[in-house]
Amino acid sequence: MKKILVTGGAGFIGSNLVKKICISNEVVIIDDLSMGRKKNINNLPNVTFYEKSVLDRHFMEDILIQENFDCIYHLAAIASVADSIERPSETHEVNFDSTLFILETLRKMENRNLKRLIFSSSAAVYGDDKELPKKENSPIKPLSPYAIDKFSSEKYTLMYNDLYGVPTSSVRFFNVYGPNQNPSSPYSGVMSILVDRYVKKIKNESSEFNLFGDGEQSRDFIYVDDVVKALEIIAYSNDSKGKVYNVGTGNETTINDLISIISRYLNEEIKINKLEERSGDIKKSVADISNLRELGFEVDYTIDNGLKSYLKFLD
Ligand code: UD2
Repeated sequence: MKKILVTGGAGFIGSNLVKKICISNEVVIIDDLSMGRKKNINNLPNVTFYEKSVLDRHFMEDILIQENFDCIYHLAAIASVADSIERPSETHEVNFDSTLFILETLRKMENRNLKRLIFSSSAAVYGDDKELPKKENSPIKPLSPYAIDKFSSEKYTLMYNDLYGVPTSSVRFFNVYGPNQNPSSPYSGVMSILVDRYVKKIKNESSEFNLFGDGEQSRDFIYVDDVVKALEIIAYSNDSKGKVYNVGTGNETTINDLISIISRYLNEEIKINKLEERSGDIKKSVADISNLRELGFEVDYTIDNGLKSYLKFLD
């Protein structure tokens, strides 16, 4: 059994990761429940939960030194681009300062057990650059404080590997979907919002979906179980040390396609309100995942299978 820390472990990706790794590891979760939810992690075995902020330096330093983790997944973040534009300084503290503090604490630790720290970055770092698919060495054009913080954090994370021997990797998530993603925030992922509207329609509740633009914009949607698999492969591979990886599927799907797939699968239609394109929206996004594939990763979920699995979970 290994000791693993998951910051943001009650959140969407974190809780799905913990559910898998807690079967054979001892897991500590740190989450202030600002975005995560306690019910996401209820009744999981081998889990210790601390309702704490990653900005609580005394707490973070103590737990990192005392527990001397084998592996750390740093997923805690204010995962909203819009929020970062409204509150750049506060989001910077969570999305950047917390990373540097963890890295510094690890650097100074003697007899460190750590085999790998993984930092969760985002496809947001590529901005609206037109080169497709996005390779890890494609141009970086951050368009928000969120994207700058993610890029700086991922770079520092890798630099601590190269300069100080703290073993690290970074990942750039594309559009992740699946159970435990909260559809109620206006900044939630389009998949969780869409599925929520269909579920409402089935319950005869108000179910209109606001479509920004013509629906022909595309994204690389990856099911959260595939993300969890990618994280574990990266954490346990020697070749991934000191490197950054795209975490996507390599396939793009338009929002119009998503709507027809869900409609067909549920045999339901919802009302679509066509609105102006969202300002700053990217037209197309898809990952090149050859580097991840080289570590042995294969995508398990097509968009059809992933959606079926997600919808079954909601039954
Ligand atoms: C994702 C991330 C964002 C940032 C960005 C970087 C999420 C939720 N957002 O934004 O944090 O990392 O990638 O590129 O993962 N849409 C609608 N109706 C809705 C919601 C969305 O039409 O109610 C459209 C939206 O205008 C966009 C597409 O659906 O064209 C996808 O939107 P999104 O917010 O799920 O994801 P994205 O890629 O814009």
